[in-house]
Amino acid sequence: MVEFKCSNVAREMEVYGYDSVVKSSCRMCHGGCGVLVYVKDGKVKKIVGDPDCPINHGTLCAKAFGSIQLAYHPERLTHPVKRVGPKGSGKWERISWDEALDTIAERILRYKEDYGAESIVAGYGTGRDNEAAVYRFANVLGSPNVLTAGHFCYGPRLATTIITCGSNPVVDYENQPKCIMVWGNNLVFSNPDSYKGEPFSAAVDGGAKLICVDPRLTRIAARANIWLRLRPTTDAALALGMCNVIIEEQLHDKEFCENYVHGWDKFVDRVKEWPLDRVEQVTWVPKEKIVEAARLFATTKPAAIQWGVGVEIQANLTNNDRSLIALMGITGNLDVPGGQVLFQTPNIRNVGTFGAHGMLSREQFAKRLGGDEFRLAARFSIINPKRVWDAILEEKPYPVKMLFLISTNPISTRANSTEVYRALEKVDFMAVSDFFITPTAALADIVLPTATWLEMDYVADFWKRHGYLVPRRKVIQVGECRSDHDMLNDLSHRIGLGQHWWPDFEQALDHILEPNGITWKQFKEMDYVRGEVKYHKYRTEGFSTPTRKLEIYSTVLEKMRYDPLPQFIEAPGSPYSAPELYKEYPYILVSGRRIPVFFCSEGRQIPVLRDLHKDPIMEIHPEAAEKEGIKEGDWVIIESPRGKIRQRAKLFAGMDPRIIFAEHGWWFPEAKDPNRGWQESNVNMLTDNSYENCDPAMGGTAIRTLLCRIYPELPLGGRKND
Ligand SMILES: Nc1nc2c(c(=O)[nH]1)N[C@H]1C(S)=C(S)[C@@H](COP(=O)(O)OP(=O)(O)OC[C@H]3O[C@@H](n4cnc5c(=O)[nH]c(N)nc54)[C@H](O)[C@@H]3O)O[C@H]1N2
Ligand SMILES: Nc1nc2c(c(=O)[nH]1)N[C@H]1C(S)=C(S)[C@@H](COP(=O)(O)OP(=O)(O)OC[C@H]3O[C@@H](n4cnc5c(=O)[nH]c(N)nc54)[C@H](O)[C@@H]3O)O[C@H]1N2
Ligand code: SF4
Ligand SMILES: [Mo]
Repeated sequence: MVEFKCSNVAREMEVYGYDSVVKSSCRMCHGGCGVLVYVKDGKVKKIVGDPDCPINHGTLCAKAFGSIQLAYHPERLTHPVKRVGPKGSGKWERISWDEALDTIAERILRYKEDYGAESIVAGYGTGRDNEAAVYRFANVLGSPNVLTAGHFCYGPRLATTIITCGSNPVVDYENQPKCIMVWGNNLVFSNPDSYKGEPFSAAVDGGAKLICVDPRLTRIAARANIWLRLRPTTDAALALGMCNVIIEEQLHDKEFCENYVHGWDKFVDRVKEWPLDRVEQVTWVPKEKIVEAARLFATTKPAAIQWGVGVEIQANLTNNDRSLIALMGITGNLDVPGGQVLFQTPNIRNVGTFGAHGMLSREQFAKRLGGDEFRLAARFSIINPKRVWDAILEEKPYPVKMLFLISTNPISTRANSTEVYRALEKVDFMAVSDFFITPTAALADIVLPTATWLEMDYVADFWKRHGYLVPRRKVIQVGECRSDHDMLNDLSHRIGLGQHWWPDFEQALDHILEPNGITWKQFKEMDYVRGEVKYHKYRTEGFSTPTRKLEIYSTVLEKMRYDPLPQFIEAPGSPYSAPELYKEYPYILVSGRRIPVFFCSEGRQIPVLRDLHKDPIMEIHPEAAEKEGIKEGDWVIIESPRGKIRQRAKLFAGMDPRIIFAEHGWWFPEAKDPNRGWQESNVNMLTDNSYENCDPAMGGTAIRTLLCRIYPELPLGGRKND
């Protein structure tokens, strides 16, 4: 039985008359925090952190409280709808689930027959736990094209770590690292992927030394022993420079490097290309600071790198990630307690197996969009979004006729929103599953009402690397909403592929858990399942790579005809690679630092969250603000060669005056137009999705950084809430 060990739940139930309290797992972000959900009269009344959960230890963020207003939001879709006017007209009509799924099934069968399964692109957004089911759906259908954020977010971390050291190494907070180098990550706001901010903060409170590599003075940077304020997109140069210091000063782990690194000598030659004068010139970080940080990191054991999306979403992301893995490895911090661990996931059918990647035929695999160009991405079932837009708009290399977008809002979150809009406007048929009519859903033919985390049973966190699995338990039912996995299970029967699915999804949960010897009903009664915790596995088993060593020199990349060693490549569209453009657009814009109360483009309609963050904010250094005539709170126009948007100025001295920061994901649910102000403050109106602006191996669009100009908006251009 699920027990409430250290809280006064029983007394609260009695005093306040709650009907039940359900232990579950929040998923308002990448998810994972254990929660207690209090229910009265069939409705969720309160959500608190579960002190017994090993992931968050009772802590929660504001978004968890927003879940209640999300679930019962008056504008939420609670039944399927079909569009009855032109695209974007905002005219919808209620339909039954049968009509919705039969219509989608009929289209799928028709396009598969006429254009091949590859003409149907499924898509999902970041970390919503439905990834395995969406991949299974596409693979069983025979479509190699699943559109995700994986080309520039987390996918690169998985791909580069799998080819370099066998798995994604995560920080072992349970064994108190003595030094943490936070690199392009702000986990106290973002709680991303396998991490929560709480164990990190506890480790720093416990005395861990802290290095922060970030162009912006984050809270973490403010607490750090050393803050390396690098020029955005120069991470690989900085990491190689640090490796240079460590190797020259003989601070590396010699036994490890000699025995467990593939291509050590070649790597040493590579880092010699990065003397500190050169590194300082490229990164804008004073060389004394680089030396100080390299020494601290290499001499404090155990140490770990807490890395995030700041090093990805760059045109050099494969090299960035791999240079950080090299830093972890050469300092002897891989697979050690308190360092960077390669945990085993619990013994279950994992995302890959459940995702049925093995069912995609070679013939269909070969048709993956962009597979010939972004070869590392293709191997990990990841595609570049522009390939999809091109296939819709120009029908090259073949036509894409249908999009099935399940938990993603690409108009707000993918580069060059104008082009994304054109593609979504043109595509023959689009079905979307979401909570609301987002700017993306506004262009759909059918929108399906999805369930929130409060409305589903699921094996939560089974895509993560921290080694825990927790049950997400269904608490309520709202309208006719259904979880994506339940919906896909049903739809698969309607397209004649039911033999690869289950009569209902509970049996799929049993299937996932079967290798562990438990059923969903049994798991539901447990707190969590944990994988085996084992260190130094490479000493007996080697790393899970072709050479069984840490492949700093990657044989996989070599075979794919990429540089096998990490290297710094100057970003396209930077002051140095595009000096002429820089004259006209004299600021480096960095977009997308995380807003604590919103998750990507979600949450703007949730009052308890929007009250905490009303407007889109751009940050500008006071010196730059003075130069441009911008005052605190002004609406500012930010312009790139692709478009203009407006965000509100906040003066902030914690960065180089040549840089500005802007927020991403903004649209206005309160706007009257049916497309909900998708252009107004959407930073991706400015971003560049050209193939030159992508990582050559992963196809990751460098969506975060670009050159821009800024000026105050004329007073008459203001919104009505000014
Ligand atoms: N300029 C710039 N752009 C960026 C970034 C940046 O830093 N700068 N960051 C990028 C990154 S890292 C990422 S991962 C992407 C994220 O991009 P996306 O994953 O596309 O994120 P969202 O825009 O939040 O879209 C998610 C949509 O799914 C809905 N949703 C939430 N949960 C569920 C669910 O369980 N089922 C269904 N069916 N729908 C659900 C939400 O209401 C929302 O409309 O954005 C990227 N865009
Ligand atoms: N509240 C909230 N939580 C979220 C999200 C959200 O939108 N809101 N989004 C989720 C998603 S999809 C993701 S991927 C994660 C991301 O979570 P994080 O990895 O924490 O991402 P960010 O906060 O966008 O960026 C991290 C840091 O990178 C810095 N940075 C920017 N450019 C560079 C650079 O070139 N080099 C280096 N070294 N640093 C740079 C930024 O200043 C920022 O402090 O968060 C997830 N969690
Ligand atoms: S960090 Fe994420 S999982 Fe944890 S409470 Fe906040 S939204 Fe929920
Ligand atoms: Mo992301």
